[in-house]
Amino acid sequence: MMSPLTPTTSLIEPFGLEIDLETGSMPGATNHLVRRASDMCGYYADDEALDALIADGDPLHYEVFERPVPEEDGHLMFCVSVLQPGRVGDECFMTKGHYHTKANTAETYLCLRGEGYMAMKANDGSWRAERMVRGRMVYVPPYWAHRSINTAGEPLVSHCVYPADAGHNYGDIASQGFPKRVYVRDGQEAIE
Ligand code: S6P
Ligand code: ZN
Repeated sequence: MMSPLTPTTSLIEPFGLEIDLETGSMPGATNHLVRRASDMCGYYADDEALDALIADGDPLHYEVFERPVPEEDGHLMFCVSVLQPGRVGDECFMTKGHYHTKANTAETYLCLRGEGYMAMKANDGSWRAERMVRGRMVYVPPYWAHRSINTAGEPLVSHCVYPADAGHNYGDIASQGFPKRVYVRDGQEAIE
């Protein structure tokens, strides 16, 4: 009989790396994903406001920093996500949002800086928004799509961990969106 210690997934060397818990900076990251306003077409309620933003310098929207591991069952991917502050019209900057391709995989988010929400949506139309604030962790259960939303005037920085073979399914959210959006008008949050 095969021993439970016989590897069925890539065997790699252990490693450690620093994460600045104030800023989220992870100097050991080797993957850097960048999304600008022009990568967000179709995601916000006000297309014209997004076009104006793109024409006005196409500002940085969010970045993801990773020190990748094999995308295989058994490994855990971890990253730091940095979502800039800003509005498209009155709507708060947000990430695209996705289900995991392997939908029965969860994810944890630990907020290191800033304020906002983790919006989550299930396939039956259920919707939740968990507050993100420094020191608060959000558990995204299997089958829930997730999107970060920045309601503050500084970057929303979180550390995420999820099964390395989870994958990202953007298509369903790109076509259906989330049931609610987050706005700030005259300094007041509105979720509608
Ligand atoms: C990955 C995890 C995060 C997001 C990141 C950007 O499963 O949820 O690393 O990739 O916050 O969001 P999005 O929706 O553009 O991938
Ligand atoms: Zn995810």
